Amino acid sequence: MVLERLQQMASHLTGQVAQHHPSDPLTTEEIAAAVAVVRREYTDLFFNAVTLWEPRKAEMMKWLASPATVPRPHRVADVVAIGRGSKVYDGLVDLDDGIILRWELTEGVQPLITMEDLNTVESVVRKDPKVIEQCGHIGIPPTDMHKVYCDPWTIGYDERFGSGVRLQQALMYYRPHVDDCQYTYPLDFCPIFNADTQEIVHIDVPKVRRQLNTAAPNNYHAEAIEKQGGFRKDLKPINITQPEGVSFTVEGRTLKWQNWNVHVGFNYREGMVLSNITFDDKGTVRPVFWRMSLAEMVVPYGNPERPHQRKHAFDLGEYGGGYMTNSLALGCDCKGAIHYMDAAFVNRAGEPQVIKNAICIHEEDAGILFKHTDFRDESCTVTRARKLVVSHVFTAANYEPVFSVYCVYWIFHQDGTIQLEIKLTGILNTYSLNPGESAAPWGTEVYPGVNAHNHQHLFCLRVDPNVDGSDNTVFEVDAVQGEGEVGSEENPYGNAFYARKTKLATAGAAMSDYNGSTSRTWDMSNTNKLNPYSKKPVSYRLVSREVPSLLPKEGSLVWKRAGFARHAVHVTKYDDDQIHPAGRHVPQTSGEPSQGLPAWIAADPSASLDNTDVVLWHTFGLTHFPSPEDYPVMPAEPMTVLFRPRNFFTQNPALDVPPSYSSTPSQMAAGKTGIRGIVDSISRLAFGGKQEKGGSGDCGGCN
Ligand SMILES: *[C@@H]1O[C@H](CO)[C@@H](O)[C@H](O)[C@H]1NC(C)=O
Ligand SMILES: *[C@@H]1O[C@H](CO)[C@@H](O)[C@H](O)[C@H]1NC(C)=O
Ligand SMILES: *[C@@H]1O[C@H](CO)[C@@H](O)[C@H](O)[C@H]1NC(C)=O
Ligand SMILES: [Cu+2]
Repeated sequence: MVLERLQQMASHLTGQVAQHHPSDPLTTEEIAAAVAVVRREYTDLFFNAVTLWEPRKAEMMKWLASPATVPRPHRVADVVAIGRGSKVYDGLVDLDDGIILRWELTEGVQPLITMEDLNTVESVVRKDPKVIEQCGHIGIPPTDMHKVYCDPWTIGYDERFGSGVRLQQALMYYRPHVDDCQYTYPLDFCPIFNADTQEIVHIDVPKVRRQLNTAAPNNYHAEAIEKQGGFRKDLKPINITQPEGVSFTVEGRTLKWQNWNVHVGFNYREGMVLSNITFDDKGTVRPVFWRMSLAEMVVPYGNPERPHQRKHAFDLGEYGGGYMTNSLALGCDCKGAIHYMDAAFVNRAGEPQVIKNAICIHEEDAGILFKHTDFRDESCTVTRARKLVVSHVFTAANYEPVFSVYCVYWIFHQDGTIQLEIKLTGILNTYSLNPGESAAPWGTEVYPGVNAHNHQHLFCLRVDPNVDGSDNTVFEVDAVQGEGEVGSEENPYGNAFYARKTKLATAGAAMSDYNGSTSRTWDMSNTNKLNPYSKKPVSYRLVSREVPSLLPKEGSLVWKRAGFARHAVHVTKYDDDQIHPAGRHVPQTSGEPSQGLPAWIAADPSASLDNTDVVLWHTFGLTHFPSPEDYPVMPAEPMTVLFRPRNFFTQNPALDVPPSYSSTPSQMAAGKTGIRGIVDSISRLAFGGKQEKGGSGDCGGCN
């Protein structure tokens, strides 16, 4: 009966799939259908992931070129399931045909940890006699075990336990009161949890014990702030209004705004995936990027004492940026006129789950786009900019209270620029400190008895450029001095400098570090097409200035596991299967050999990257030396990466954005007023008073 119903579901779906864009994430119906197909043959499993297996690029391109004659790529689900004894299965399910295409037992790997995996650890920890004993040593009586909390992390890698058994490390805390921030009360020991047997298999106890912190709670919730004297009272509302509605349209998951066209995907791992990004250049639709996503990240901590070397979370590969995504609230997370998209995932039991409002899309005013004033007669042009923001927020892990919150904003600008902004907020990971003990140099005492360790947040961006076609070449661009000393023939005054371009010609050689002193950037160029004016290849330039080096040393655990973080830029030849730069299954990898990028490059280091379909991997981020201002919750710190058109257009591509005001010398001479574009009837003088007609008051001029 049940099987029949499930088969009906799968076949019912066959009729439906034709409507989905091939890059659309799997719907709840599709997730259910994929699970049903798997369950037909395998019953004793739980599900770790069911996600879109993206169409192979070649197949997709063939279909796009001739949709009438070439069959549409099938909808395929990529399935990760776990069986008894930590057995991991990787499978593919064809949803159009309702069949399993591939089903493999994958040995020696652990798929990412889900919220459901995490939720059981705390209750086990509280009941474990060995944990209760350790609590006793640092001043927590057995009657207080309900006040003990833990944040389970993947174990990272611990050579004593290897990769065969699914393990988590429990970072331990205490809450005097249920509303207190537990990070003020870190415990000094670290239990290790076996997810398969659901028991504590080991506890790492430091040589020097640290007693439970006795400092008063340090909280950020409203009740605590009221007690500290309350909130500021001098803030007046700011209303964002778009009286005539928004300027973007959404069809399915394709977004159109100001010449941009982009498909917005989503998966459990990377979160947002932007694909098929094109720019309409005065009637010519020009491809810019085929696919862009945050593909991985690692947060290595810098305290050398065991077991802190294990603290280096791969938030995407070990937890899933999509799985940890927040449901966003109107007016809090995004302000203005908002369009939301939901996200669908599978749960452990194989049921589809929906996170409402996972992606937020909205426009913002973006200050001045361009301006010029002629000092002779004050004729001028000023045009205001607008930006379109596509965002999601993920919390690692999705806890109350939380730690490490990443707000990811993909921002489209009217001048052809794409910007990725990431804001970092949340709560520091903390460790205990004895009275009189120094946190230096590996950490900072951010509050009495609270040690916040130094760490880095390193993000890896996967960029598949499509700059006027898929055959692209990547160049490293450095600002360098001209040859020759002062007085020489070629540089007589010593003032010469230029942009030196170095082709990243083969995969083995395409590893590039950041250099601030040469303002290093990277161009993704189509060398088959030159700009008619500059005679330089049409390009998009990666401009990224927050690019710390990986601080864990060569040969260290993090260096081995997070190969992508060894260089700011790697370039590889396109391969459909190369999506995850630290490997498909990241938890408990030893890094021997390194998975993902280093392995792909080593497999064919002489692969030519010249004028072919390439992928650029960019690692950026920040090194975080905590300070008291980051505690008990850290104000958001932004980081930005820009993709700027260079030699791509023949002039400023935003000249046709309606100006706020524009006048010419002849209009000024004739005493005429200039032209006004979008009239702003809301702006007014802060403290009232009369607005001068045609003066500074109502944008009748530029100054
Ligand atoms: C601004 O928004 C508030 C509600 O948040 C509303 O009460 C008020 O009328 C709005 N003001 C204007 C000028 O629209
Ligand atoms: C990509 O976008 C262009 C328009 O910008 C459209 O013609 C084309 O069909 C899109 N391809 C896919 C796969 O969505
Ligand atoms: C950065 O560039 C400067 C100037 O060319 C050079 O002296 C320096 O060695 C470079 N640094 C690195 C890390 O490559
Ligand atoms: Cu940090």
